[in-house]
Amino acid sequence: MSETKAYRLCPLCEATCGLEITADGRQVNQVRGDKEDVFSEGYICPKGASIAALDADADRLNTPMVREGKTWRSAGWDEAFALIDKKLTGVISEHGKNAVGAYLGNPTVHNTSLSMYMQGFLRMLGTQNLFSASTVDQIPRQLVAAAVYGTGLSVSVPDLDRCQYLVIMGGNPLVSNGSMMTAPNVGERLKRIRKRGGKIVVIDPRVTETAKAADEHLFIRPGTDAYFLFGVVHTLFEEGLGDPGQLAKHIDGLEEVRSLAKGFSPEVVATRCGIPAEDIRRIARELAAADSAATYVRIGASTQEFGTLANWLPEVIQVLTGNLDREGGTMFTRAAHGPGNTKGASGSGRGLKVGRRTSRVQGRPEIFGEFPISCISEEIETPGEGQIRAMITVAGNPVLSTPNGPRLAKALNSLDFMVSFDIYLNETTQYADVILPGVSPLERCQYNFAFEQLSIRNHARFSPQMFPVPEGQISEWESVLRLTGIISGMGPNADTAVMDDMTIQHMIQREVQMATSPVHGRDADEILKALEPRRGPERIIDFMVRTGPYGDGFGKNSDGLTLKTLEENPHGIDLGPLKPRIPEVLRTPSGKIEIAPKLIVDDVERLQDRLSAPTEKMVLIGRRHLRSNNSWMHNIQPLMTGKSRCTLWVNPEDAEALGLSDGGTATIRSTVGSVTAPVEVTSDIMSGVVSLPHGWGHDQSAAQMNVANANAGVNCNILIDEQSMDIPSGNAVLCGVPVEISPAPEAESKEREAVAAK
Ligand SMILES: Nc1nc2c(c(=O)[nH]1)N[C@H]1C(S)=C(S)[C@@H](COP(=O)(O)OP(=O)(O)OC[C@H]3O[C@@H](n4cnc5c(=O)[nH]c(N)nc54)[C@H](O)[C@@H]3O)O[C@H]1N2
Ligand SMILES: Nc1nc2c(c(=O)[nH]1)N[C@H]1C(S)=C(S)[C@@H](COP(=O)(O)OP(=O)(O)OC[C@H]3O[C@@H](n4cnc5c(=O)[nH]c(N)nc54)[C@H](O)[C@@H]3O)O[C@H]1N2
Ligand code: SF4
Ligand SMILES: [Mo]
Repeated sequence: MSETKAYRLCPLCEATCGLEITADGRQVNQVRGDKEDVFSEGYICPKGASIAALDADADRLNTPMVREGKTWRSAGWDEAFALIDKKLTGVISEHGKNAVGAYLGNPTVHNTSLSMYMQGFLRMLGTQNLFSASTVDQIPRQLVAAAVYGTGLSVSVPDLDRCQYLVIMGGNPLVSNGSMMTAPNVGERLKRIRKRGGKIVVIDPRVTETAKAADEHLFIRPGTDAYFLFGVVHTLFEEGLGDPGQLAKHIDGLEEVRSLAKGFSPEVVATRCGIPAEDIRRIARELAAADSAATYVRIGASTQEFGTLANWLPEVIQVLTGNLDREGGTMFTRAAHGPGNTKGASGSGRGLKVGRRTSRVQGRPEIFGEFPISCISEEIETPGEGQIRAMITVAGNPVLSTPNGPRLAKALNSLDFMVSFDIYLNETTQYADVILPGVSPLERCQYNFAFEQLSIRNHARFSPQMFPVPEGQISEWESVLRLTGIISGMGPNADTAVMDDMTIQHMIQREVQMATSPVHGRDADEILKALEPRRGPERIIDFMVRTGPYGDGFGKNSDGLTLKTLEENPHGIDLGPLKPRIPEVLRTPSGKIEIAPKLIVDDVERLQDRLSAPTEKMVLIGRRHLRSNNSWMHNIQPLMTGKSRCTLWVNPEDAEALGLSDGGTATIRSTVGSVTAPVEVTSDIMSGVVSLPHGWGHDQSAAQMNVANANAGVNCNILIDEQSMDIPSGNAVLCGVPVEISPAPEAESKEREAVAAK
């Protein structure tokens, strides 16, 4: 067979690298970084390179799976949907829509086909019991973006390619490849900051890979970033270093922040965060003096006790030092598909609304339509009206990925019915009654709706499906439409072509009615015809790009972008460096940067109250590894070589005090559970802190993941109390969890015996 070459966007992480893939028929021969990609510069990491192994993984499901008691069997699609129709319709008609809960996992965002059609499904389902991985991750960041600037994706991203002073807190982009900041080849981009005379400061309880590539590293006590950041803000005010410059006329609430910062002088917060006052003052001065500066906070600063405040204060610093919306500071991307902050009247909008509903058991407010994942088990366990009796999980593995997984596993096991969209039978999907498999990432198209809007450069990239959907399988968007048909009362065999037409018609209708749209007042049928002969995700992407800020507006701007232009440019289209967007980008009700939103500043009192809290003796944090991706890539053999990665990192001083030795085994106990893990002694972790990675614990017998099962590791989320949340956002607290550690004598001696016997 002849060799074919395709270019496509890697769907595995937020860096969205361009890949060059060569294949012989259906067989992938080689995966390389696409050197001509306009954004990723040929970069590729080991995960991207192993996409061929994922594509070929024999454990990846290719037919629906139906559970009968403890055994599983393959089923046809019609049978699977007939069963879902019977069971799900039964639960809804007997108990109402809220009796069906849904959980969306991380890969949903990376899967264009799934995410696009899921929105319509969830609207139709109308349940209030919606959860996602966002509340073990970035909800605080999005809450701040929405409260301060008006929409959940109005995230200010570091203008990395022009930045001269970068503070990184709670992120390790050299390993994670960046998050809420799409910056492929981030290692090189960071190097260039230093090459051009800039400076990088990393503040982290670990000397991370990124810290090792930075100019300066400071240890911080987990969970205390808000104290450090307030110390910086205090200094900027006190020393008269703040100067918002041209932004001043667009800001509302800065005086309130000044008075809130009064109680957080560096001298007051130093003991709590573990960073000396003189360093806090110096960093404030350096931030103010730099030609341009960005303070970037990520997951370590989000999944903590004061996640919202720790994500808000960097915005204050950006505003106060005049580095917001400025070259080299933090800026707002303008993505081609027309995200919320390019739609509607420019410069103001509805802003953030939260708490339109509250969760049944704890009364937690919804944010962006979802409840904290920490509330999911109680909503399944607690009887009464609105109790969750059926669950739909979508590309998620919450049994491993969310706090107190064992409680959730038990709750899932008690459901009347569960459906999972997934590619594996794993720790979570083992509780499903039906698993609907997805296709290989090479069998679907890719356009990154979220990550295009979080990119450090404006661009537009699309990759078409590389291989056809295999005989006997169906695309995920079609599966979702069939499920939508079921909950709309159309039965298990709804015509997905008709439903797809309805989906796009609905979008066109809305757009032609929008006064600010380029197609305002146009005939909806004419627009629909112009999209011919496309169907499915491609038709929707074409529509969104054409009505987006660079689009052809269906004839209004003949040079503008269409999906065809993107297809003709397989390495992507560069739309230039980020440009200032204030005030146009704002969608707040006041039309201002609302720098002191009530929802957020109300939490400062809690921060104040905890200022003198006693320091925990030992706390737990997590870590990521370049060859891992949360819980689900441990079945890819080429990524699993080398020594075990699920180890407990302990500082040498602590190891000595606790009687632990490198290569030994420790028992880690928290208020909710205990696990045993091998010990690695390293001075890369601060004293008083231990680290255990997440996503492990593949020792569940029902799961069908041979490689992962053989490299099980332990689930760190067994140790994490799901009741512990950041108050304003409901985000789970995963960092800074109090633990007790002791040597595990029995296990250790067993291990030694095993080694001796070999
Ligand atoms: N302690 C601790 N816990 C954490 C974190 C932490 O730092 N510490 N990090 C948190 C973060 S940031 C996140 S995002 C969450 C992730 O939490 P989840 O999203 O719940 O978990 P993942 O491990 O990403 O599992 C993804 C699931 O999607 C499936 N999948 C992969 N690709 C596809 C596809 O194309 N289609 C379908 N249908 N399924 C697919 C996989 O088989 C797997 O079951 O974990 C969180 N958990
Ligand atoms: N290789 C790989 N890449 C990934 C993933 C993966 O699992 N593996 N997951 C993807 C996902 S879903 C996400 S959300 C992103 C996350 O991307 P990042 O945010 O870059 O995630 P981490 O690498 O976990 O870095 C978090 C850092 O926070 C530090 N930390 C912990 N607690 C605190 C604290 O209280 N304060 C401060 N200042 N720091 C703290 C940790 O030591 C760690 O260095 O990565 C994505 N990319
Ligand atoms: S960095 Fe992320 S997007 Fe790039 S190749 Fe690796 S996994 Fe794929
Ligand atoms: Mo994440």
